[in-house]
Amino acid sequence: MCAEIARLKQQMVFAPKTSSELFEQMVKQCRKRTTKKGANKLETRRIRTLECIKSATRFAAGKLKNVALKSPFVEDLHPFFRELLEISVNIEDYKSCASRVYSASKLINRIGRGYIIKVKRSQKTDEIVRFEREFFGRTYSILKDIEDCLSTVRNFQVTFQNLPDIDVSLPTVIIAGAPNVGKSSLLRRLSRAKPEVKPYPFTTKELIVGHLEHLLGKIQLIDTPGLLDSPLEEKKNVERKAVIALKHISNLVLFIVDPTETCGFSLDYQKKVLETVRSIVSCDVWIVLNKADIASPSHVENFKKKFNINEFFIISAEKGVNIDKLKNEIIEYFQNRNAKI
Ligand SMILES: Nc1nc2c(ncn2[C@@H]2O[C@H](COP(=O)(O)OP(=O)(O)OP(=O)(O)O)[C@@H](O)[C@H]2O)c(=O)[nH]1
Ligand SMILES: [Mg+2]
Repeated sequence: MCAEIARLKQQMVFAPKTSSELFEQMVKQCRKRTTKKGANKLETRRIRTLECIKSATRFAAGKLKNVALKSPFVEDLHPFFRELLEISVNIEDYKSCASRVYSASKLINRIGRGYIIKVKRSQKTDEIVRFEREFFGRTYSILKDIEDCLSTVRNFQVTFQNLPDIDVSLPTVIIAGAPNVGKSSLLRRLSRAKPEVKPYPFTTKELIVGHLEHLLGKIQLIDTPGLLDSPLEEKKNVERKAVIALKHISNLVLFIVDPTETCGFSLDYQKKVLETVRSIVSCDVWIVLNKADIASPSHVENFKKKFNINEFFIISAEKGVNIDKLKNEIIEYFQNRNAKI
């Protein structure tokens, strides 16, 4: 996995689900108060209240600070991840909420310090009790004020945690094509990844990663959700993931074509999808004809005529036909590129 993303995922401190949850934990910290006794009732009360406010402040302010500062800074992320996040969360809302959470942490610290001074100066037990109550009252209302922000930050964090384990620094092959043509079946053949394969379209809904290991290192293979023939700006969220991968991290595209049309999409349709893919990427696009086990010579001829293409691979992802050949060509392609660099 990309070291950076893995580290960011690991260091995140999740925002509490609700502000009441955090408040209750804070009160618990206070209950752990010391059993130390003072010279008299007033002093004992003072010692215990001071301990209570200190530990509750430390806990709540510390937690909020960690939630805010240990969450990813969106500007530091690779645009690929930023765009993936934008599918499900509003980045601007997240940024302003993370900063509000941080401000709340500072405010609680300040309030805590203020009440500590008041408690230290007080000469009356009932006043100390009132200060403690006030401290919790004010903290509670600060937490209530950031209730929505806590859930915005948490929602972002959960989305971030679920980002695919993609290493943007590895050479990357994107497996793309219309739905149901055999993209996931091919990833299963080329790598140890086990994406779901079903006899109907729209099975793959996420970007799925596999690896091709070779002498000089690793090549990353990414299976994508099926693409439809629709304008880029009208793509639904699932399809957008494929577009984002193609746009930001593709070094080579395997465009899978089903010449038998058993996928449910005609060759004319698949050709239009290919044109969309070509409009997104600047890297090479290899055409891979799948389902060789059931494709007749006339299917292949029909494909050649429609696509006007003479260079392509013919494989069967399901039966494992020509997979090694394709694998070796991919490795060779990247080895040659490395040699050139
Ligand atoms: N006969 C035959 N069927 C295949 C071959 N490869 C895949 N299939 C079948 O095609 C169907 C779709 O396969 P998937 O690998 O799920 O296709 P996909 O392109 O990932 O589909 P989406 O994720 O829905 O876009 C399944 O029923 C597979 O068994 C093949 O080489 N020959
Ligand atoms: Mg699939």
